[in-house]
Amino acid sequence: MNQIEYSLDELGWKPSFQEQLSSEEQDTTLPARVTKTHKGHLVVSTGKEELLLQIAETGVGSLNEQPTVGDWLLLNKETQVPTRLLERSSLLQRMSPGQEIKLQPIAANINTLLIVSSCNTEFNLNRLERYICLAMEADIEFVMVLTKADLAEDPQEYLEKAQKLHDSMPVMVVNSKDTESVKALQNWFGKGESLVLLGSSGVGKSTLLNTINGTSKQKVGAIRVGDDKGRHTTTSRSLHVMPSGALLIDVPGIRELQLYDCESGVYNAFNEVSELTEQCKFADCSHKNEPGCAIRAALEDGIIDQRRLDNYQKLIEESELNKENIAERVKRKSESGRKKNKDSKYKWRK
Ligand SMILES: Nc1nc2c(ncn2[C@@H]2O[C@H](COP(=O)(O)OP(=O)(O)OP(=O)(O)O)[C@@H](O)[C@H]2O)c(=O)[nH]1
Ligand SMILES: [Mg+2]
Ligand SMILES: [Zn+2]
Repeated sequence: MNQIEYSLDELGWKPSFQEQLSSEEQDTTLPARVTKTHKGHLVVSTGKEELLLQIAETGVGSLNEQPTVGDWLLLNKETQVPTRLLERSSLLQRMSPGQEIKLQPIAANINTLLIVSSCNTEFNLNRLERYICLAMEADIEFVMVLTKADLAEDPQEYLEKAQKLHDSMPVMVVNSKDTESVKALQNWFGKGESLVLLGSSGVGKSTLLNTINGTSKQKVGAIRVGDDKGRHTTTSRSLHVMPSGALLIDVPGIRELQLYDCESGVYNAFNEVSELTEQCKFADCSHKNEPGCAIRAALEDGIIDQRRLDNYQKLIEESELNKENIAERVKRKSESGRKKNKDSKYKWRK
């Protein structure tokens, strides 16, 4: 964030947040938006000042207690200690990468997800479909941004493939280093609108932010020659006020986007497949050898694509399995009677 002061509206404050405040809270608290999260601590902005808070460990599954970038917290006016997290208008979340079964909120109170991929070997349809499911589950707008058009022999080829993923998804092919080229995105950058950039490392998320912002605030890093892989240059999540008044969030490159509780997102993202499954003779049809299977018939007629079907089934299974695993973990934790910490969940850091 810059040193200048912002009004709450300029930070993305909306009537739907104001309505959540009791009259006592209106007198005794100040709203603050989470503008940065990094390894156990977060920075919040009231518009007038920025504060550094440390996040105490919160239990698994208690997602609503774990603030993430884009969230709104209420701070006690006197002590500046957070009193609560406001209900989110939207939430992007995934399974935490690694061995531990837990959830990770990615960003909250977002209007538009910018799904970033590049016109090179990083481009992967199965992976991009995960982001579409995530956005549809969160019920937010999404736009696909295909970067590095200037380096590709035939950027049109990538555009055509991406456009087939979802009928109403806008797909923009850009050179993220070029100011004129990124103007194609300005429709989504209205004042007070919040957007987040998600994609693999090295696709040019921070480059896009810098070009739109007209600065070089975010560090960028060259990708590896040979496999086009990035080097995970960005290591924290941060929210930035753009010249148009939009709020843009940069996120570290995503290695693995495991879906959690995302069945309706997957269902909607693959509606040509999911709607057909309802026409199978048996409700629990596995689409392998049951008679009256609408899916197999559609495959044979070339109406649906085998790759799409496989990814649909994989994502539904993954999403359900992760939901069960989290529910199980939460149950075990509560059975083991963990001592509740009555102190504030947030601690000061000097
Ligand atoms: N020619 C060209 N280079 C680009 C474009 N977009 C990004 N780059 C380059 O790609 C490399 C990676 O860009 P970054 O912006 O660091 O990528 P990132 O997505 O933020 O990566 P992480 O922070 O690791 O997740 C840098 O060398 C950029 O200059 C583009 O559209 N055209
Ligand atoms: Mg980056
Ligand atoms: Zn079937």
